[in-house]
Amino acid sequence: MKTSHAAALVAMGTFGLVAAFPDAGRATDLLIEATADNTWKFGKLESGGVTKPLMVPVKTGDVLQFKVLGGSHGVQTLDGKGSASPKADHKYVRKCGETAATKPDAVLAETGCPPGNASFYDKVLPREMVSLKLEVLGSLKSDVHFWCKVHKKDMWGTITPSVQAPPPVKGSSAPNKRP
Ligand SMILES: [Cu+2]
Repeated sequence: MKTSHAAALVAMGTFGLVAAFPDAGRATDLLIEATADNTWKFGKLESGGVTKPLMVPVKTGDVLQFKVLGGSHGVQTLDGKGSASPKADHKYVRKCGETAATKPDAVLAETGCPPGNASFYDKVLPREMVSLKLEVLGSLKSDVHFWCKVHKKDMWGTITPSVQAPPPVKGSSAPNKRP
């Protein structure tokens, strides 16, 4: 009796752990570094001037973590590609202290906000630390372009939602192919 009771408890405990930590779509911290060469780096990827933006694939819940290694850099989102003479467009970012009501078009939300809600977005960032943190919201459905507040088109990138397509509808073209 005692043994089977213990086994049941272990089984319940295991089930509880699995339920608490589903592995599907786990959010990730993504480190994006700004260098003294005026480039963005993301893992092995690196931007290189106006013709070579940094591409950052993301999924809902990921947190972009910006860190300046050297030089003066900051982050602004844009109304178009960095190579297409865009303007800064801040509607995409819900900064510390802002709400969904004041930023209905936000696709990124600043996190790790300090008491007082001072924001790192659209600011020249401090060096050698993760400062600006932007969480990817479920509302990100298409590319959002950004550039460095200081170096602009020479230092830009694109945040792109990973394909999270629904299961394909089999035979969706069937009506036209029916004999
Ligand atoms: Cu810069």
